[in-house]
Amino acid sequence: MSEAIAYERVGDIAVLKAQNPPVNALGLDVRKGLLAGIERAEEEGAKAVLIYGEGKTYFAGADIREFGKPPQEPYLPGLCNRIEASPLIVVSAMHGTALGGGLEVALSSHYRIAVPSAKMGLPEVNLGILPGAGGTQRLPRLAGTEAALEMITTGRHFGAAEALDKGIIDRIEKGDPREIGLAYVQELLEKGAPRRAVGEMPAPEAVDFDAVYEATLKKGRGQLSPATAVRAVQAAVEAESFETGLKRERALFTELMESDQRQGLIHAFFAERAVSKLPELEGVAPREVAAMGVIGGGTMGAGIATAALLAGLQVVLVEMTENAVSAARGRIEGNLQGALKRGKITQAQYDQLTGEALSVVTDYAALGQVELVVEAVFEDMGVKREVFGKLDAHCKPGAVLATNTSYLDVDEIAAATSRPQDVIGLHFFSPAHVMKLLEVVVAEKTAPEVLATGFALGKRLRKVTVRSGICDGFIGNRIMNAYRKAAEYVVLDGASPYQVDKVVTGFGFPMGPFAMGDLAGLDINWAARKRRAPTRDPRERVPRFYEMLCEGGDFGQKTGRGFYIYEEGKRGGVPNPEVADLIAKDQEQQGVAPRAFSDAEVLRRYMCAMVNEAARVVGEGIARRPLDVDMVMVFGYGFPRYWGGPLKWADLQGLDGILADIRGYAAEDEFFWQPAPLLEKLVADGRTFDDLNKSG
Ligand code: T1G
Repeated sequence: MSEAIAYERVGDIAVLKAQNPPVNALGLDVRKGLLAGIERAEEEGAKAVLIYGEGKTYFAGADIREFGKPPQEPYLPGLCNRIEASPLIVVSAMHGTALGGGLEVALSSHYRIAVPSAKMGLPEVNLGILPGAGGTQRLPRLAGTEAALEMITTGRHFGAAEALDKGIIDRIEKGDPREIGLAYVQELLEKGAPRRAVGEMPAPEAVDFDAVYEATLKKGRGQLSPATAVRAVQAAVEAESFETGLKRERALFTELMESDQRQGLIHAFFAERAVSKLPELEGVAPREVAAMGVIGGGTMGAGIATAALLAGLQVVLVEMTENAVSAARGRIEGNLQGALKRGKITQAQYDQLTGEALSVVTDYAALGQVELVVEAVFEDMGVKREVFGKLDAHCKPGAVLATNTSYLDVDEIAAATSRPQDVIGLHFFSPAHVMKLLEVVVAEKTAPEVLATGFALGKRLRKVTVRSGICDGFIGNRIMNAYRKAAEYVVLDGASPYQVDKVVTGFGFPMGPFAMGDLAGLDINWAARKRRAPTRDPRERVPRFYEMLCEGGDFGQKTGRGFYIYEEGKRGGVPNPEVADLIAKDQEQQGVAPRAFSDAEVLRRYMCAMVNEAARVVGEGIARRPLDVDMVMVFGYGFPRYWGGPLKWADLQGLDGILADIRGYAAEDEFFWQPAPLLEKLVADGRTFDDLNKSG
């Protein structure tokens, strides 16, 4: 018998217990054990089989680590069919998370019971594949086509109550999965309940599959798996038999399994978990944080305060004037109203969070009891240093003092205090209660437990938390500056900003760089340019059309005009016709003869600039590994998750081709297109960024 499945007889019932921590993934040993268990139960003359999981969950799915390796028998689809075909009554008792292949095993069982807290789902599309062990054929037979399509194309988790309501499970019972499972099987045997195979149920009802397919494709911004899953569900309705439907599912599954997008999404799955595993944090305990201070109640500060409140922290926000206090409170209340409307919190929670959990004041003395403060004031070194001096005076010893700066030197900020070991950068992304990324910036003197506290806070706020070293812009903004420059250069050389934005959204980003500039406020970037101008290398090409637009008072969405014109009440903007004139003027002044760019070239330059700067950021040790960069770009900058991040994308494209293109572009601008030494080295060694991830 396999060690991953324990076999036990309780009277007429054969009990199969999965014991494959941490999540009872359906790896080879588990599959072998299930098959052997079913066969043995039949041979021994048992009347029924109970399947459940030991530890924190029923099966959480196929073993993702086996993807991309040669599959080994017994395969999951065949195993599910074998379970369903058993003449014995097979019952699954679920707790924890019954996901993917796990739920498919349950759907192949004849009856399903779950504890009230159990979560289920077919999340395969989020890994770039589709349910491949009968899930697309069996779920619609139980839940109906429409509900199954929604569940499979979103991959969302749903609770036991919803599963019961939709006919996916038969019963909910409080208790231990083994106990409730055994009692249920006993009851079924006593009343002579029949074997009940989902695969033998009638095909579900038809819907307009072409329309659903198109809508799903559009929603996925180029992601193939959800739309492909629609076709698999269609087969459940249209195939002449259950078996032909399964074959169609298998063919579509295999197609996706071989896709680059599957590789990108699996990379993202593991990278998302790997970012917070730092060797330097091993054995280091974070400091306890129950109350948090926030300095500044603008959009960013209010967002940070909202995130902290939603995570159950006490928040003290400090603003400068009474007017600013009420504006900050208004912003936080507005954010929480949104959470209330979306059903994330109840009215009672809203009252508590905006009442006793939150104080907004003008006096730094109120920060005496907080364990951590995040400063989110105006991006100016003088202002920041003044704030940190005050924090040093008012915060208790051992409090973590964090800055939310996007660009400024955290060492210099730390030097404004008498306790630089307690100072760290916590770079949130706006809106901070929504965006999933947190960059934790380690300064020269930051103590290890302060870093650990930053990561613990990130986890508590449910952020993807990535370590960054100090440089201008840290990981994300530094890379963004590079690809934004590449975008401006192609525009100076003849492409239009609208072509660039279209190409970039066509790649899968939610927005292009010029629409993004409008959204963020062009003045912010303008200020950063002015700040950098004195130290700029004379060899750097400097497009001026951006500044010309700002000089005319057009700052983007906030003024109603930027690269686009925004009409009141309308989402999105239309191209601003004056922009073309500004660009033409810039070209004339700089003696540039504009030329046409193909969409492919625009994209290639944009991506090459991104990859090159990302390689530099890794090479300089600002990011620890390529995967850290990948997660920053996916969670903070809208890089399509299905490509895994810019460096995974680069691996998939081939690093030699990217380097060759960069060298080609260097012929016209040697300064900007200097190849990153790490990229050159990887190509010379015939290695990939992912090889670096694996070597730590
Ligand atoms: N395979 C291998 N390892 C897995 C795994 C899996 N399916 N799920 C989790 N792990 C590892 C994870 O990497 C981590 O490892 C540890 O378990 C704890 O996870 C045919 C083909 C179950 C909700 O997509 O959503 O079935 O980092 O930190 O927050 O149709 O993990 O500790 O070394 O995330 O409590 C479908 C994926 C597969 C579920 C638990 N199943 N997992 O969350 O812990 S495709 C999924 C999750 C499939 C069939 C197809 C979550 C979780 P380490 P964790 P958690």
